[in-house]
Amino acid sequence: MPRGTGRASYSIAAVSKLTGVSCHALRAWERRYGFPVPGRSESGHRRYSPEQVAQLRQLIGLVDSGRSIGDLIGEHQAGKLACPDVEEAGPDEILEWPPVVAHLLAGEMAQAEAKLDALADRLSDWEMIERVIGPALVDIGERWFRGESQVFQERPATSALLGRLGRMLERARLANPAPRRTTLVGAVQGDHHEGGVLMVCLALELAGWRAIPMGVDLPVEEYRKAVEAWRPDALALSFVLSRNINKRFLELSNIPGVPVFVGGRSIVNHQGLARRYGLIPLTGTLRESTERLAEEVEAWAKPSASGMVLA
Ligand code: B12
Repeated sequence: MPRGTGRASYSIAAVSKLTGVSCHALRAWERRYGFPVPGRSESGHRRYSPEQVAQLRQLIGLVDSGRSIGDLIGEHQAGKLACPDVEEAGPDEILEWPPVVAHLLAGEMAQAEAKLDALADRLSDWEMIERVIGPALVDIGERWFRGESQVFQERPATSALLGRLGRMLERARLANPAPRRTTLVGAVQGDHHEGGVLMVCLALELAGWRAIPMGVDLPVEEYRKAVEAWRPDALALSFVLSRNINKRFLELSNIPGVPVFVGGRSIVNHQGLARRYGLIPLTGTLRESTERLAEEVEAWAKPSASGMVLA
């Protein structure tokens, strides 16, 4: 079994998550500029080093300040940019989330929890979501998908991380006794993925909203009834899968009186369709999506009292 260490190598999806650069752009830069050129796993998949991740983050920071990526890569290759020190410039997760995954996949649950506790002491809840739990869940899924781990490893590992998210959500809720607005969050019939739902709930609670987790695999008709009975300020649904997406969007478009937000990995390719049904697609980072959701709900200009019991 692959064991994570400080010299861990990262899959293209993990690098994309850590740097915000899409997998497509990473491959294009490699072809076009010769950077970053990853190593390869035995099965031929790209594997990036922590140094490459730190370098990419450095370059992205400079792009954000208005420079072109081509020029910056050129400068980096010419040795004109100071090399970031991985220990210093690299965030904690570069060195620390792979060991969490390795413990989980080895069935060493107590060690994994201890590692997560130590990280939680240093990192904010947002950092835990974005830099530790999110990438760890994705990495676990990918390893299983590539045949590098088995279902008996993936299942308890995922469940430990979802349990952790649930506990974080509980604490965030206690720390948010007077929420401004209320959102129902869930996944529709046929979609059993809970991770995105829990993360959206946590993000909303951290932003001072009340998020009511409706669970997963729930028929749209139940969401309609909940909206009618509780009059929330928003409905936010996670679409990991795109199965029957037309049908679900049509059903959702018939829920009156509430802005309906759709997010999750399947929405990236169905934003236009969502808009055609009057739904509001949310893509980008969780933080951006949460901010956008709040702005859109304010734009709906509903009176702040939602009529819901916010206990
Ligand atoms: C755990 C898991 C499962 C578990 C779920 C258990 C549970 N209780 O949740 C089980 C075993 C049930 C499962 C089953 C399946 N799964 Co699965 N699963 C995963 C896995 C490993 C992790 C999911 C997760 O928690 N990710 C972390 C979360 C946080 O990421 P996320 O869901 O993408 O959410 C992020 C954003 O999208 C966003 N977001 C999500 N929702 C929303 C909503 C709003 C409003 C907003 C603003 C943002 C937002 O927030 C999150 C943070 O950025 C992924 C692998 C992966 N790479 O993610 C595969 C994965 C999601 N599964 C996949 C598949 C194909 C399946 C199955 C069809 C497999 C099969 N053939 O049986 C079934 C379908 C079951 C069903 N009907 O739903 C695919 C999806 C392919 C796709 N659509 O691109 C993935 C990507 C694996 C893969 N590489 O193929 N799965």
